[in-house]
Amino acid sequence: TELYDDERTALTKEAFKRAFLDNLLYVQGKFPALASQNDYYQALAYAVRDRLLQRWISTAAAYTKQGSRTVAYFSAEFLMGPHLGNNLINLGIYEQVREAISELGLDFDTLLRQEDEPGLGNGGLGRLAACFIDSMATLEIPSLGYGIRYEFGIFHQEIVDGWQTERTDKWLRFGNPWEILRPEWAVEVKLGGHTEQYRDEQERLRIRWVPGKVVVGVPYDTPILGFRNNTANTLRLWKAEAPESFDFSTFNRGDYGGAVRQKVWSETLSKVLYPNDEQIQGKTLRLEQQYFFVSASLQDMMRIMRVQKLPLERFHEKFAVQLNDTHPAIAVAELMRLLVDDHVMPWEQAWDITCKTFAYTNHTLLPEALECWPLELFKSVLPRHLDLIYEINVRFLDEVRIRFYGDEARLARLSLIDEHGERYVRMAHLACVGSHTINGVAELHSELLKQDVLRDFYELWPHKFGNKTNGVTPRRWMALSNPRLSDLISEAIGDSWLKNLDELQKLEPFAQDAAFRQRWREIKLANKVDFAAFVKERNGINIDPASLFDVQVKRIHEYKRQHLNILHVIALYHRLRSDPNADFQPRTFIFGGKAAPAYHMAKLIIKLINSVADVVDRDPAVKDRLKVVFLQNFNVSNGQRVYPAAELSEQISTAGKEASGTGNMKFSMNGALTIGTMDGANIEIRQEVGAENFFLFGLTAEQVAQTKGRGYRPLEHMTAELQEVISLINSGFFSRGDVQMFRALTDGLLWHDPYLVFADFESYSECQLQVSQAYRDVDHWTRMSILNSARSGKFSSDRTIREYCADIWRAPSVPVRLLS
Ligand code: 26V
Repeated sequence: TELYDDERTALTKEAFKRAFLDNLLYVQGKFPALASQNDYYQALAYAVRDRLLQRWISTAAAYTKQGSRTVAYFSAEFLMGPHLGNNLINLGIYEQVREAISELGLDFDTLLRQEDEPGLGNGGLGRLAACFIDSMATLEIPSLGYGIRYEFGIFHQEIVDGWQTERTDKWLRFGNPWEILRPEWAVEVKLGGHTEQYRDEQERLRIRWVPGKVVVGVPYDTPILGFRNNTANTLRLWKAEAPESFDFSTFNRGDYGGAVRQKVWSETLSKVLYPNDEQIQGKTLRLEQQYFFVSASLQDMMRIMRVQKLPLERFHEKFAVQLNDTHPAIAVAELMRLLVDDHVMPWEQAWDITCKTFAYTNHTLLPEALECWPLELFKSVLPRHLDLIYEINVRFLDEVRIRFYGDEARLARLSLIDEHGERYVRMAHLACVGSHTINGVAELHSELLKQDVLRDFYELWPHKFGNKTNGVTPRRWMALSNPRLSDLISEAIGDSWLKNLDELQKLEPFAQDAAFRQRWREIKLANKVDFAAFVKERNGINIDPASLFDVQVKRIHEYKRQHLNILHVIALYHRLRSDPNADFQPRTFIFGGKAAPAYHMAKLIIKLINSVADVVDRDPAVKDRLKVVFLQNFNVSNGQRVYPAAELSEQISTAGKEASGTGNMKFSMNGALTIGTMDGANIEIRQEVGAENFFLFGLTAEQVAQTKGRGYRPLEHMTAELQEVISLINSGFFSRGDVQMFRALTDGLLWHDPYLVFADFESYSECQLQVSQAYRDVDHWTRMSILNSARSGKFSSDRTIREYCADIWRAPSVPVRLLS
């Protein structure tokens, strides 16, 4: 009892102040007179951390005692965002701590903003992993998130002269109070080298992997709190280090340089996150990263089984492993290697355990994002795994041969090895063969997987396939980022909606209440005013909170069609210039998002957006009616500011290309209406909120496929207005007379347009007119806004995780009692 006395972990305001001031002195080593805002942030973070650790220890005790079934979520990315505010929300002490801090004469929001967010992900896939571990902790599911502790996360984006430039993300510069190093659980991971045969003591012929190099994986643990419960699960991220034995031996031979090179090489493994989502590059280091964290994690799980005295034969009973896309799919071969080579288990038994352990989530339909590794590269990094994959493939194809008698073409299509031309290992195929369940992330996406990308696997094993529509955590994306709206909702319907988002339904009657609508509008306006101040500070431009805030924030990609949006903005500009007295609903178009550094077209789209923003801002003829803003460095923190202020959410991908989208859900919960295509989760959002509360446009996935099948010619969709827009760009109007600057973009659209921008342009334009008209009926718009929020319950990641638990993991919840 003494260990956890009130002084140390009490949640009262007084205990908090005391802890905060103690930490300033004993952790940061500063007097208030010398302390920086960052010192104050650190002192506060450590005070919160003490409260976390008590829950963490209690959770570990409960799980160990019960020997609980545990979900291991394998993901190369966890896009967590800042921890401090979220932990305070989940502990239920946000307001108290805010008061304590301001009573000490400090500005709480300034302290929150000191935290360099851990940006250990690119976009949707990494953020989904973060929402999922939040929901698993809230639902009291024993779970571990396993990934990589990148020293540099997603690059910091700066706009210089309208162009994206990248700077490294030094998020660990001031230390990280949320992680705890666990050196005693470090593991070795082998790489490269070759395999050889040998005879064991019983004279059996066996295979041994002689690695070319060895790295050590050191785990760093971050506690993940549940919302208002005692659960603190673990996010375990691996850092790569040099094995001591290695550099010492070189050092003793006097080769200091060699020792240093070995150390430097080892550490590059977890140095940097690859920033190219939806585009694979086939880099050795990337494969090494994937194998590194997967091997370390599986070894760690085997250690846990040893500690709990469970035999490895029960691995699949103890653990359910979810593969977040194919990035960790090498786990299928690695578990086989650990069981067959290291633990001398018969192949059949090992394979049975493996298939009962893994489930695979696919996150993209884009062919260029499906991971395939050139065979030679694969062999040079993982020679033993290549042999194991051949063996898995031989046995798999034997099964197919019997099922589909004489169908040679099907064998080639299903094989784990692509043999057309240069040979590749197909990671999606490895994931499918080694998993008991395969899912997509929205209804349409899961259907398209069955009909298209994974069709042959579906025909082979229809029972393996299912859908798990994505969701987002309402704790971060409502309670934390939109406190005004959350307070109003809680005042109206109580606060249990944060744990059971379906309860938002109770808001529906309030849509008919004029006084409530008035307050709803005032809150949106206040959020817009805050956001305008932020834009002023960042971009130096004034935006009018009375204008319609129309937002597209997400990675920049042609399939997401930011260019469709900006072409329409140019069309509006052209209309205003041609008819200065036109009746026009003032709008602010807000863009944000990063382009992969080598994705030239995406960078050109950013440049075009900024160029249009510039011209529009300087043109007095459209002043106060049209504004364009490109928000630099869109990330979790900036997202938390923008979603609450948005009124229109742009979800305009070419139908059939966006697997789900999750930003669309964050907007809708926060009362923004959507203009969108029949793509990804848009379809389900529209289904939930009602067609009358959603602005739909564009071709359906089926029509897109038909149009392409017939041979799509963009010029057939050219209208007079579109012609004006393209001419204006090509005339150099937005590029100070440079007629070449945007040629790659306009020529691409005129002659190829793979994402059917022209085909959807008129429909989009027309739909935007309807948006403007609807916005003018203030009460009608507010009603629609309330209904969007009220009907967004389905899109809580708690619902998603309940479905994973019931249908895939069979993992019961384990409540935690706080040890005192
Ligand atoms: C691919 C690669 C290739 C190698 C370099 C690093 C890297 C990183 C990510 C990816 C694939 C990204 C796939 C992805 O983010 N998909 C998104 O997943 C979201 C969550 O399911 C979903 O909402 C989005 O629609 C989907 O685009």
